[in-house]
Amino acid sequence: MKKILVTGSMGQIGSELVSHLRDRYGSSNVIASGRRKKNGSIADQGPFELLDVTDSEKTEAVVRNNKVNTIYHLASLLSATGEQDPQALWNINMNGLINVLEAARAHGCSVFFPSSIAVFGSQSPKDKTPQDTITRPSTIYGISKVSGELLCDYYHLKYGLDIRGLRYPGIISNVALPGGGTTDYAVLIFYDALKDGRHTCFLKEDTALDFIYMPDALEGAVKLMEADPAKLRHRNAFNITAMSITPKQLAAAIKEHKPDFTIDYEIDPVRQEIADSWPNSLDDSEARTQWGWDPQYDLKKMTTDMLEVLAARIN
Ligand code: AKB
Repeated sequence: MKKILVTGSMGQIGSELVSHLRDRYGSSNVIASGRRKKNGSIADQGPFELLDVTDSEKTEAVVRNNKVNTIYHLASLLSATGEQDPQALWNINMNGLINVLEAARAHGCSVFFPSSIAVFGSQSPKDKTPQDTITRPSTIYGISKVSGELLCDYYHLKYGLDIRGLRYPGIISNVALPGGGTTDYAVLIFYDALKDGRHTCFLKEDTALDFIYMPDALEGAVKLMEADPAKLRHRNAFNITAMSITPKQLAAAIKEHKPDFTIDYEIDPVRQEIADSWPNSLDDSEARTQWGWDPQYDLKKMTTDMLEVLAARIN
């Protein structure tokens, strides 16, 4: 039987992954955790532990006391926040990861580690960026994700731990807001479209980046964790994507539903520089062939769903 711990569960992915896992494996088998507890969240709907992953003893104790055998390790700072405080990012992303890997080693847990398109940098091929290519990022977030990928591979090779992971592109979702990322505009634009009919974007109109919709992000993580290991040549750090889009294209897709919607641009130089260093589009063929990555949402389908779900919630 699976006993799952989700770290960083109050964040954008965690808020939805916990419910997804509880539906699949049973509520009592999925322990949500985070540095803070948000009232009225998934923390109130099943087991929850207050956990700061930079605390190695507490991390090990939570795994031991709950007889955890699988960890989805989501606790992380994102790209834009990282540039404001690189040392804090390193502490949370790297010390947090090694504490989780050590707890996994002590108790024989499988681990899911979300990496990011941020592992790529200006020397990586820009279009259809391959699975195996140059990864020399220029952000501290990207550096922590490349180091994390290597560390996960090392724990697999050295200690035989079953560690798997995805390189997430921007994730568009409608439950918890993302915080401190470069791709956040693609979520905020929907809230603004419904509330004000207009959005001021912090990236240039022609900045192409990869995105996926949250249901595909969740299904991808679970599908990879359940995949037959004999078929995985990489295990860790799989490129995945569903759409490569620009702010202008996203605004046009929203306009099809809301003709009066307008967008203007006030460029944030820090986030623009980060976005410019990332790929325009990824090649995700290895994920498709090795474990069946098969996203269900493209730009049109995701936009229709986002507007419907958010409109119902906001009203
Ligand atoms: C960010 O923008 O920092 C994240 C990511 C792409 O990893 N959403």
